[in-house]
Amino acid sequence: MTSPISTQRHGDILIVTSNNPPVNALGAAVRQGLVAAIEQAESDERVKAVVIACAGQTFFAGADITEFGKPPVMPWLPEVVDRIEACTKPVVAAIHGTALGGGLEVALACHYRVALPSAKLGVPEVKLGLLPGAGGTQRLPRVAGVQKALEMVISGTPIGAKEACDIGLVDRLCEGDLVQHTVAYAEEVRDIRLLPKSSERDDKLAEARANPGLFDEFRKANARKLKGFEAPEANIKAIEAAVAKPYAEGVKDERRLFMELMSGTQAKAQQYFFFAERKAAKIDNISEDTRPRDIRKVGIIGAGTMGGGISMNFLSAGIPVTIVEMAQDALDRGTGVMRKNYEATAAKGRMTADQVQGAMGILNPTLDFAQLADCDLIIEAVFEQMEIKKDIFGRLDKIAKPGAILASNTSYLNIDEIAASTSRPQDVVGLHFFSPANVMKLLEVVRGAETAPDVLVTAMQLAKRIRKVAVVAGVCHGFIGNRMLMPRQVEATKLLLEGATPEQIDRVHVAFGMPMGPFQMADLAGVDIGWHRDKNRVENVRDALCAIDRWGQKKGAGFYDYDDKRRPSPSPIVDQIVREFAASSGVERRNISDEEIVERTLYTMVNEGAEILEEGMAQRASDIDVVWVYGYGWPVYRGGPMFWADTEGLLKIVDGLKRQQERMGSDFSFSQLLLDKAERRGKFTG
Ligand code: T1G
Repeated sequence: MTSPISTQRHGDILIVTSNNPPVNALGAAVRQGLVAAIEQAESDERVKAVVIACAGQTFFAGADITEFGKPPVMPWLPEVVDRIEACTKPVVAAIHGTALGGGLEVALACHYRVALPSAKLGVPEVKLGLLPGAGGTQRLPRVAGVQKALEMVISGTPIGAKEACDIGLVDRLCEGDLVQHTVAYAEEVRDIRLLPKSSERDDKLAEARANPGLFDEFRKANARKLKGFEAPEANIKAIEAAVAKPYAEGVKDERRLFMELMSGTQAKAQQYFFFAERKAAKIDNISEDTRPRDIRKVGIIGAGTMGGGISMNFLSAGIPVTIVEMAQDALDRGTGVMRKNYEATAAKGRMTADQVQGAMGILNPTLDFAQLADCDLIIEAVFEQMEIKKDIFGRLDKIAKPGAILASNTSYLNIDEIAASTSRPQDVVGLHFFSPANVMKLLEVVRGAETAPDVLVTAMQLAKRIRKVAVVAGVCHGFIGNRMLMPRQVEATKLLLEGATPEQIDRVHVAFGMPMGPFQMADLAGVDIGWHRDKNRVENVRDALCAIDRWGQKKGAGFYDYDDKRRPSPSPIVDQIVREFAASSGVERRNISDEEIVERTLYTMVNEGAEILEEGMAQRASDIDVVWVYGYGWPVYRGGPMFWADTEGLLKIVDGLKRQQERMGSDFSFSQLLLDKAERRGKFTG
């Protein structure tokens, strides 16, 4: 096996190059090659300085995550970075692409860093449930300052090379031939023998020592965002150690904290999810060479909340949109909301005024349906009613150009039935966006029985272009996410009648790590979604609330009462309605335990996920987890419903459901796949 590390002497500079596609991950062979190259540089007296560079798309993008959980192969990364820093000759990093995690740690161990302006530098370990475990928590604060280091390790978001240069993380920016410029830089420093070692710097730590409240202020400022996660606190502790102790001591704290995280469930869940997200992009049984269709212009039918939000995704990606409405005031309202959303983003500094103008400038609002004729993709986002959708697809069939992809944003309805209202079912697909569509990352791509392979490939590729994570779903009621929402809603509503309160049920879900519980979600989305709109027809609690205009936050009242700042409080009216329904339904109220709520609302979701797998409505269990993390905010440190079920143990899930089976009655039936796997002590995710 040839080493991914090669060396080439250029005058008196040794150029060390890593060629380990796709991202120059710091796998064992790379680590071994780096140490060998440093030793070669030291033993060759013709060599006066060293450049470390990477071929391909990026500088080292981190440790090789595929090695995690396997027996470690020496040398491990902490040893490699310390060896680089200990080199007696100057070592200069040539950074392009994304120097991430261990990659930035290698760069920090170098004595100098040169970067292209387009390069990014970051420590995303926290997204994997970890912390920079190769000296990063000790060197980064010494070079970039404690506050910036804290922000970087907690967010996991990389910073640009320009900012890195401004704060001293990069010594020089260069345009053009990076290696050539870095060799020139190495020539300039070749005779320096008192080399700048990041681990020995103290000036920026002294600033932090003068501000002892810095760490607790940082914790307080980020408490909400970090709730439930273990890795962020460990990252903060490691940086506290960097401030309090010399490098040799602080790095021991880092190692201990790293090993604690690595051995925990959260890190396993987040590393699982890293690959789950990438696996979702792969479509089973479609040939690799299926070519996507060209999407240059998109048509959106409906300028409501969804139509507007969906349009923004394409406009922000620079794809022109023709948006069609039935009436001018609805069209004006829709485009007005889009502009307002963009301006709010610009006000937060996340967009420039020119970008807002640019996005709105490629929007063509019209009342003329025929203007969709030259669109390559047309997405219908109108009222959730099959007859309306069939009518629209029938009309589209007559005006859309041949080869145009016709998509519905339906969140429940049957795509095959919609496709049958056209003469081109092979061009029809479901593109189910999640509200708010310009924010939520998830896109369910619903594969009809006749959807052509290239339509699917186009949809998955387009998802990446508009920064969405796409998951292929089969045609069933609610596809993947909303279908699993149903047993949760059914059991949550029954639990209300049986004695639980909305606050209790929501509290259990929020304590579990969900951003909100079922009733908070209903009030936010609208209690009236899917309601039959007949105030005289009151068949359940939801009907009763809708009949008295308790449609949720938008009406100041739903399952909760809301004050003028939309702060929720338990509602005596709702309590009364629930009690009356319980009495009239002959339901005996009792105390409900939190465990029962978990078993009847979360375990039933797992059961539904197993049914979805059994029916082939999802390609793999990890796709279900991607849907729930990106579509509903399932805590990523639990991996997703199916990964979580595996960590709970499927036998425990089955036992819990058996305990509740009688109470759930005919609303529940066991997935055979779940029973079989539990029987065999099997798993869904690996
Ligand atoms: N290890 C192994 N494989 C990786 C990888 C990694 N670090 N990063 C990416 N891949 C694979 C990925 O699975 C995919 O494989 C292919 O590369 C392209 O990835 C000790 C402990 C670099 C911004 O967290 O953020 O260092 O699907 O589709 O969109 O302190 O990959 O093709 O088979 O994402 O161009 C820290 C993770 C590790 C960076 C490129 N580093 N990677 O994005 O391509 S922990 C990270 C990314 C660590 C040390 C600690 C992105 C990218 P396949 P891709 P991309």
